[in-house]
Amino acid sequence: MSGHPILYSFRRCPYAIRGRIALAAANIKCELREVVLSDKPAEMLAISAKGTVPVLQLDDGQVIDESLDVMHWALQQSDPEHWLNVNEDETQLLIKCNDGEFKQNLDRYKYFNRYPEHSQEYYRKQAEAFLLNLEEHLQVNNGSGLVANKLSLADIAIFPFIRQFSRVDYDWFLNSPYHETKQWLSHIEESQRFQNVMKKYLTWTNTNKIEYFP
Ligand SMILES: N[C@@H](CCC(=O)N[C@@H](CS)C(=O)NCC(=O)O)C(=O)O
Repeated sequence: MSGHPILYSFRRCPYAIRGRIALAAANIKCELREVVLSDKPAEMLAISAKGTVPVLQLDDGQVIDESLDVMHWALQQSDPEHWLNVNEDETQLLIKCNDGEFKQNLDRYKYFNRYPEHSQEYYRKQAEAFLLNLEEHLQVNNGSGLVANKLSLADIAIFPFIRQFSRVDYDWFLNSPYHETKQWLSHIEESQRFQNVMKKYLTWTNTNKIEYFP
């Protein structure tokens, strides 16, 4: 062990992105192990058989293998921007809608070929209900955040999925009426922190030299 928590991660995974941002915000330095989802390392599967990223292995051996738990653990260690210090019920409800219904609609919109019951536009329309919800939340907070006048846990947990949604048909998204959501997304994407957590790492093998994050 390098004396730092080990983070198994996949650069483009929205769950891993939310975990990495929380770890970066909490100033927690990790040993980063970039994985390929089609060829997961045995070391990761040995500590979390369900085989999803992110997985965080702490120095004491504790394993945290759900992205929201990684975020909470990180912010409980240190939360300099007070991301946890906002309305908890509203935060939980929004994240639940995101991780449940919205994520399902997003997958159908993105991989519509696999769901031939309906058209791609149909799935997008279903997903748009959540965008409208976000738009209303942002309007209440002058565009600054979903549950407060600043970014907090909900924003960081949700934006990677909206980013993914936006890239399915970027022109459509840029021309859509979700103006607050578009601004909110580009504000986060342009932040130095986001750039930092999207840094590229070579795929990890146990013979690599140790790579650190952030
Ligand atoms: N509930 C998990 C979901 C994580 C998840 O599904 N991650 C995807 C990558 S985006 C994954 O690892 N999938 C496994 C695979 O594709 O084999 C969490 O929040 O951490």
